[in-house]
Formats: sequence, structure tokens, C-alpha cells
Amino acid sequence: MKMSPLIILLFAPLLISGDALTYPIDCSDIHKQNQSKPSGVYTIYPVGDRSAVQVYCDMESVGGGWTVFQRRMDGSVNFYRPWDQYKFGFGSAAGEYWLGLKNIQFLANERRYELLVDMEDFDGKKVFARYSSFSVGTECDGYKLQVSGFIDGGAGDSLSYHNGQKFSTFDKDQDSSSSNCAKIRLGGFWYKNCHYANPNGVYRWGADGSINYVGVEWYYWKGWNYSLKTISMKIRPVQ
Ligand SMILES: [Ca+2]
Repeated sequence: MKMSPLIILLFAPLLISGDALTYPIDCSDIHKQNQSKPSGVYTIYPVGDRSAVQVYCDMESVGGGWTVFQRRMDGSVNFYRPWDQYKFGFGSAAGEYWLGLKNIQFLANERRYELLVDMEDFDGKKVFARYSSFSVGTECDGYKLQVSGFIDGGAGDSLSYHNGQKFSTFDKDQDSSSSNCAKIRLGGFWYKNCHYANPNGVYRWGADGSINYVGVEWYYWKGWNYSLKTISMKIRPVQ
């Protein structure tokens, strides 16, 4: 049976509000609907109803509503991967994962975001670095990182060094070094010459002094040879 135009009109407001509920762009939309929802895996829609992707939402840190786009916690996922994997994402939202540059760029294109980087060492000490502005350019622009407005939560500022850099993987060298940073630092990141932050480096268990520069590092907190126990990068629209 065909629906009459009148009935469609009557239901239009319902359909619109239904859409808003069903298709959150990011974790902040889910948090706004119900502030008592816990941290965990949710489905978001960065570019409409056909763009469903699972993410981990941090509903606790500084007010909650954070969309996690990068997370290390146990070394279960290999982060030494080629360009396409960093573009489209890999891993599992319930554990370690990378959301994908494409999705990160879609989000950053729609809203103005701030960035929170949470990290923990193997003694259980937790610190963070926060940036009041975060965005990522288009693929044509090499997914260039724009980050500014550092706020110190004990971690120090290891990311401003990477501001303005394009993203690099071992098979796509867009760094500012004469060598291939992704290959020698064993990750994928907005490398420069080469890094002060290497969140996608090799998961190792703290400091072992054998090989520097390749671990999950945040230089201004733990230096070049300490690989963090956990690190996660998450964004939230600026209020
Ligand atoms: Ca290079």
C-alpha cells in the first residue's frame, strides 16, 4: 500500500528526530542523549546512515563523550601496517585499534574538535596531554595534522612537534626526514624527523634498554626507550 503524502507529512517530524537518535555522528551525540551511558563500544555514523563504524566511547574522562580513534593496551594488535590499513582502519573497538584516517577526517571536517591523549606506565601512573584544537586534512593533503592549544596533564607536549605533518606509513613516506621514519620507527604516524610521540610503535613492556625509538613512546613523559602500557587518542567537539 502506498503512503499518502499527508501521512508522510504527519510522520516527518518523527522521522527526523528518529534519525538524530539512530545516527549519532560521534560519541558526544550518544553521551548527550543519555549521560549515564557507560564507556564502551558503540556504533557511530561519521557521514550518514551508510557509514556505520564501531568505536570505543570514553564517557568518563573530563566530562565524557570522547570518540577514541587510537588505542593501545595489551600488544594484541600489530600496528606496523601499510597505508591502506591506516586509511581504512584496523583492530577491534573493544581492544586495540585505529579508526582510520578517512573516518577521522570525516569527523574533523564536520565539527571542531579538541583532543585528549591518555596514557599509563607499567607502574600504574596515569597522565594526559590535551589539545584545544585538532583536525586532519584531506587525503590529497596527506591527512595533514593540525593540533594546537596544549594543556598539560603531567605528560608534557610531545605532539606539537608533529603539527603540520602529513601521515606516513612504511609504503608511503610523507615525512620531513631523508630516511623513511615509519620504517625505522616501526609504526604509522604524522612523522617529521622523526618523532617525539610514537603511539603506533611496537608494543613493548616498559624500558628494556635494547632498542630505542621504536616503542609506544611519549618522549616528554618517559623518553626514547620506555614503551607505555596504555595510550589512547580521543576527540570531542569543542563546546
Ligand atoms: Ca622521508
